[in-house]
Amino acid sequence: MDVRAAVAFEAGKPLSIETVQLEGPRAGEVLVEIKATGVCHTDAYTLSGADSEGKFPCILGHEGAGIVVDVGPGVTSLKKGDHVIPLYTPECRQCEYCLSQRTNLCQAIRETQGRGVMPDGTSRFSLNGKPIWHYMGTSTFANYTVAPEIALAKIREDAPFEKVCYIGCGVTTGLGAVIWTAKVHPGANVVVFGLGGIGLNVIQGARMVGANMIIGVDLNNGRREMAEKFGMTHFVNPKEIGGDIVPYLVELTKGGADYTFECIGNINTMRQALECCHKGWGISTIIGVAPSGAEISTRPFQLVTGRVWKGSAFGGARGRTDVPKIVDWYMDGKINIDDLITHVVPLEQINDTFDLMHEGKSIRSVVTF
Ligand code: NAD
Ligand code: DAO
Ligand code: ZN
Repeated sequence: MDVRAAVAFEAGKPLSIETVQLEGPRAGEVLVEIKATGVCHTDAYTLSGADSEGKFPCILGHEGAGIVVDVGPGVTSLKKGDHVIPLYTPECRQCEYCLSQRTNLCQAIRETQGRGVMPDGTSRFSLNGKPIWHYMGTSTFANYTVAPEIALAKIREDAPFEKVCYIGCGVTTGLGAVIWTAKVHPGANVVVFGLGGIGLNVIQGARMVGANMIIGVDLNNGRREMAEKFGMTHFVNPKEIGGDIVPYLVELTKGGADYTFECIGNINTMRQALECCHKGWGISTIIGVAPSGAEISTRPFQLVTGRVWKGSAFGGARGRTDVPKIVDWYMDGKINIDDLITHVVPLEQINDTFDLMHEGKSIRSVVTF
């Protein structure tokens, strides 16, 4: 079938709106009509060429929501008409990783997903007979996509696509890092580095679990108002404190933070986030994705004296199990998504959303089809 897609032909170039061909679902696969997709910093990162797994030409996008149109042979958990959120972190419930119950990093289709192909090693997308590669197993910058059954979370049918698509990445990543990765306890002091689409959801998660101080750190003063609305109690702009931010934050938290989160992707702020943790127990969780090949550093004594460095992918969420629950939280008014979606545009304007992101003018832009 013909589908409308924003194609990334090469790194560093704007996306091109094209009509491309999409083959129907093969065994274990599902054809989904994408109704809405968010545009995340990670799409921009891959488009920039900094992602070692970035493979061009491809169809980016990993924060979508839509409706099942057709299922391939052997698909049992989904049927035509079901509402779904594609998962770049699938959940097969059968691999060693899923069965361990100690990680959300299902490995069932990891190798092919990283190569931009479906589990059988081929792409469903093409243009003029040449393959266009999938991205993160989701490729939501198209009005139809094909995804493996294990990479689709079935969600309730009354949830608005243009809002809950954000649960496909940013919302779950931020809330989940607080709840499932760091396991922030009530009364804890929390520092969040980076108040973008991820960091604001970390703030929202910290408020949900009853944190005490929720300190936000950002170079952009324009992020302050929104962060306060989501639960931030103190704002720090590193350019305005006149000195090293680590002792400043240790002093503010009277000894260091119980939990910190790096939501930027910068190795310097990763170090600061670790070192402003409380001696003996502070836990720092890295969420930001640093440039390919970059390395983090600190003095080992920081760890010897009890600070812990962790990382979180997709908030530690098990997609098919946890994403429908987060949709319920939204529908029950327990979390705010609406205020974070600052721009809604048609596919033809998708390149504008990257400009808004780079200029710090948007939190989340959503493309509707
Ligand atoms: P964003 O661009 O919306 O937000 C980043 C924020 O950091 C901005 O507000 C910016 O002003 C601020 N910032 C930049 N440099 C800073 C500095 N030196 N000091 C303080 N603040 C600074 O990005 P986002 O969509 O929120 O994504 C954040 C990071 O999370 C990215 O690296 C993204 O790739 C990553 N990410 C990780 C996962 C995961 O599962 N681990 C999932 C999605 C996104
Ligand atoms: O190696 O098993 C694995 C999974 C690697 C992918 C983890 C993705 C999380 C970070 C990327 C940001 C996604 C938007
Ligand atoms: Zn698995």
